Amino acid sequence: MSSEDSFLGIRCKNPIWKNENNSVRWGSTGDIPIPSDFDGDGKADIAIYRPSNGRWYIRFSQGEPSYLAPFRQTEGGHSYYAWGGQTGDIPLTADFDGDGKADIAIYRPSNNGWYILFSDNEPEG
Ligand SMILES: [Ca+2]
Ligand SMILES: [Ca+2]
Repeated sequence: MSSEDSFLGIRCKNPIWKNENNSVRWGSTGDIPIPSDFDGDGKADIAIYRPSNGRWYIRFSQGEPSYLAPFRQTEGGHSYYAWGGQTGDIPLTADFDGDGKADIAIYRPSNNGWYILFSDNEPEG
C-alpha cells in the first residue's frame, strides 16, 4: 500500500497503518474495539476496552484531553483509564453532553445502570 491508500474508502494523506502489514497493533485477545473521537478533533481515536479488568486503552489522534488526564493510570509502560470492569459490563461511547468529545460509558445489565464519564468535566480556567 502506498502512503495515500484509502482507509474505509476515504483517501487519506497520513494513513494510520504503520507497520509492514499495514496495520497498527493495539489491543489483545478478548479486547473490544470501540473507536470514538475522545479528544474532539474530528478524527476517531483507536480505543479498546478490556473486559477482564475494565481498562480502556486509547490512542488519541490529537492528544490526551484534559478531562481524562486525572483518570490516567500506568502499568508496564502502558497508560489506561479504569472505567467498568464488572462481569457483564458493556462498554460504549457517545457524546452524551454534546461538547464534541466522546464520553466513556459502561452499561451494566445487572442493575440497568449507565455509568458515564462525561467529557465536559474540564477543569475550570
Ligand atoms: Ca480524535
Ligand atoms: Ca462529550
